[in-house]
This record gives sequence, structure tokens and C-alpha cells, in this order.
Amino acid sequence: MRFHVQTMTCGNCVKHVTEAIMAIDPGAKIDADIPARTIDVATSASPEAVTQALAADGYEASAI
Ligand SMILES: [Cu+2]
Repeated sequence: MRFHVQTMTCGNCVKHVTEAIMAIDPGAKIDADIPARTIDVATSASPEAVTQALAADGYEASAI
């Protein structure tokens, strides 16, 4: 699944986003595109769970 993360602007953001998703699914695979501000996530978690985990870490994400 793919998400747009508006405030993911640098590698440090990617680290935070990755950690937030790994906290709900340690087996998740995350591929981030910083210029596009998108992430491709391979996870067994629901899109809603990913969105909530990112929101809790201060990153507003929307499934695209
Ligand atoms: Cu950043």
C-alpha cells in the first residue's frame, strides 16, 4: 500500500516514519521516496493502523 506523507521531508523523517510503522508490524518493509513524499509499505497491518501510527508520531499520512 502507498501513502502520501506531507511532512516527510528528510532522512530523519523517514527514520521516524519507518520506526512508527515497525512498532505496529516488525516485519514491515518500507520504501520511501522523499521528493515525492510517498512511502510504499509492505505490511500485514491495515491502512488505518498505519495512518494512526504515523499520526501518533506527528506525520499526517493519507493512503493513495
Ligand atoms: Cu525530516
